[in-house]
Amino acid sequence: MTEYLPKPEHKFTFGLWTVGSTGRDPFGEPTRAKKSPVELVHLLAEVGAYGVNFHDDDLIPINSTPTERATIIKDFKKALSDTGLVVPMATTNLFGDPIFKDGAFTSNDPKVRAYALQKVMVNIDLGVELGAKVYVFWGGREGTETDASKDPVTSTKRMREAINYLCDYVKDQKYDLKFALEAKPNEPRGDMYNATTGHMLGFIATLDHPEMVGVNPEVAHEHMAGLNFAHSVGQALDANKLFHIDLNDQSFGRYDQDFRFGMVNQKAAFFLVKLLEDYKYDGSRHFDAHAYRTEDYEGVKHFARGCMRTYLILKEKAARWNADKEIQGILAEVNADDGSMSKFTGKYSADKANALKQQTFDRPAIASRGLDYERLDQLTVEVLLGVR
Ligand code: DIG
Ligand code: MN
Ligand code: MN
Repeated sequence: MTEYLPKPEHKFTFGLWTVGSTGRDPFGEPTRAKKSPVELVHLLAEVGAYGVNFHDDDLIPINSTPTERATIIKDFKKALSDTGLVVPMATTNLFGDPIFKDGAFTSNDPKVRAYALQKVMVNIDLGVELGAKVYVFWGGREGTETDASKDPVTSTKRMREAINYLCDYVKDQKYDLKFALEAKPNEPRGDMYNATTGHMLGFIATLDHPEMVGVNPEVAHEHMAGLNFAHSVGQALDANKLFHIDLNDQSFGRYDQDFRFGMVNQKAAFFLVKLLEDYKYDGSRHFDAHAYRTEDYEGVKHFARGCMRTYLILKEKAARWNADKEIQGILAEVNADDGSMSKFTGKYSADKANALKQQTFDRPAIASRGLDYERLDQLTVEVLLGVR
């Protein structure tokens, strides 16, 4: 696979807002002309993407007339059929319009909360019509600058009421659709509710239909919280809740940079790719990222190709790491188990507990064991540096 070319089986997807980013940032105007959804679908087809995702407003401007809406959808569907791209995921923009300035589901204004539900249901209908099987919720404005404005218990209850309502809507419509909740610790709000993937996993457990709801962890968002992204994803995989994933990159201690996948921390990206491939994650590899503001659309295509190439290169590195006899030898050694503890551990029993309480342990001898992780990590680095 030395050419590292994307194929549909890799399930690489991009949101319209990613390759469609015009380079606007809080301190600067756009540096790229806006492209239409149809043009973006063709751009993604040119670089070899499998699918395209959208927020309602990315596809259909919020003030569109019903006639304009119908034309946009018709044209979008034609672009999808012309290129073969699919729409695995849809989501709602509950953060851009001023009405959401104090949140959507957690707004103090019941009219805003009701409007948000309406906006989501209308786009769930469209997402399902276009073939989406996953619906993402990113609570971009669900948070506070001052906690004088609302209390976190009320906000959690409002969030739960909204997600329960929308799960019931999906069930009522008999849609084959599941929800993926995306965490972020801050930006654009000062502090956001459900700040990390861990918070989301705890929140999902409180829902009426938790089986319909999983998570959509994003690299940059867990990094912003100073967390190890592979650990967050591992916990989601263990809970069978990794319904979608947003891949990008991020320097620590920064605003959400949404960099090209693997652009900053190749080692962290390696362990993530290895985890996804080892556990045969079969969802989209969605690149929720955008090109530098400095780029033109040729640069945007390099950005998109780079996301996918880096993933495929790291996938090959992961296979090399898994096949490396010296690496696997260290792991076998460090995980050696002579079975002597199995009579005490595993599934609890009173006999096991009583026997274990009588057992003596030679703490100094056990503690004196060297674990050879320096050699293991050096070998890992050498796989990444291409000398193994
Ligand atoms: C930001 O990381 C968010 C929005 O782009 C979108 O709602 C979600 C879907 O990937 N990610
Ligand atoms: Mn982001
Ligand atoms: Mn995202």
